[in-house]
Amino acid sequence: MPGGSLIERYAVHLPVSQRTPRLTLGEGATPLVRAAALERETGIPEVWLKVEGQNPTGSFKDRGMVVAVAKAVEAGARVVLCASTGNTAASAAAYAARAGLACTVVLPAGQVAEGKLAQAIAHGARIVAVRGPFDAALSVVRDLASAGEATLVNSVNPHRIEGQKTAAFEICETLGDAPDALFIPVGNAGNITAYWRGFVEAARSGMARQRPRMYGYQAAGAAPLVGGAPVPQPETFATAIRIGNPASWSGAIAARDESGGAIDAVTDAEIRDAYAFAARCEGIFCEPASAASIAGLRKRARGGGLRDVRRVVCVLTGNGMKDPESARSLAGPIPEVDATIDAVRRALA
Ligand code: AN7
Repeated sequence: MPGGSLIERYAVHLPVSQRTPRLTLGEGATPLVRAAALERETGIPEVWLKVEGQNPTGSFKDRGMVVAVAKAVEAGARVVLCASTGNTAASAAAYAARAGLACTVVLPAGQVAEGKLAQAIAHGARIVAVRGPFDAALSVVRDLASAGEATLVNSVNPHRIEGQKTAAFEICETLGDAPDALFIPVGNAGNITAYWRGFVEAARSGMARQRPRMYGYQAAGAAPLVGGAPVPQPETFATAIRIGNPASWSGAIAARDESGGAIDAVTDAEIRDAYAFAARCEGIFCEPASAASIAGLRKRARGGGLRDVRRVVCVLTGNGMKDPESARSLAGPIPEVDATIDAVRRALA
């Protein structure tokens, strides 16, 4: 089995044929890491972190993007198009470059982390920023795509969801079964939809005996699925999930209800605290939005809602290095001193 290519590894579970190009940047097969500090804090016997920031462009988006772009090439497309809070843009730009396609990305102005923007620029995407939240950008690209201008590679493209469900397969393979519960950040809700599909298919095909309860977490200032109505002006420090009207709304609700789970909100303070905790106590640097899953686990464990649970997985969707400004805000100014042992000792004291 070729290890580096997600399409090869999971071909029988994906909408691909012999004619689909075997596009790859080495996506998938990400680490599942045991989280001892979270186990101590929550009292849950097994807590695992699925470190999706180890994908080629630093987020889970690569799993779906490799399938969406390969299918676009197969269909004869020349240009791919997406709206993005940043990670979809970085992934689309990289896979388009790899496949020899042009890429256009539409971003919410002023709300994309520096590293993600740098990636889209480096990979040669054409970039436009629009005034308004992600939802406004998505609405524009949907119109452009229906006007026939390009192939849309947001998660409304079904190939994205198909590719992303492979993360659930990997978790079942590594643990020998699905966990009792899965914790996952929710923005546009494509990923929770994809994981649930993956776990359902894993149970059906004998890869797993059980299906997990699905616990999705939105940021409190951008929690339409919790409030039950779109949020016109979403606000959160976790810019990746600053989304007010998720495209996969019904997929998220189905995942919640069919699995007996929940979708809840965590505050920016809770997200920030979980973000620092993962980096400082587990040694894993994820981006702020990703830490919503850990914040959710901590909140639910505190509330006593996980007493019957033995093994959980938190999905860490993106790499912390994408958002240096958020990391920088965790500490004050760095002292600058003369290059002498005394001056450095004094600065450390
Ligand atoms: C790190 O890149 O929507 O619920 O345009 O970047 O499937 O949307 C990113 C979303 C979680 C939420 N964690 O996933 C985009 C975009 C990170 C993310 C999510 C995103 P979905």
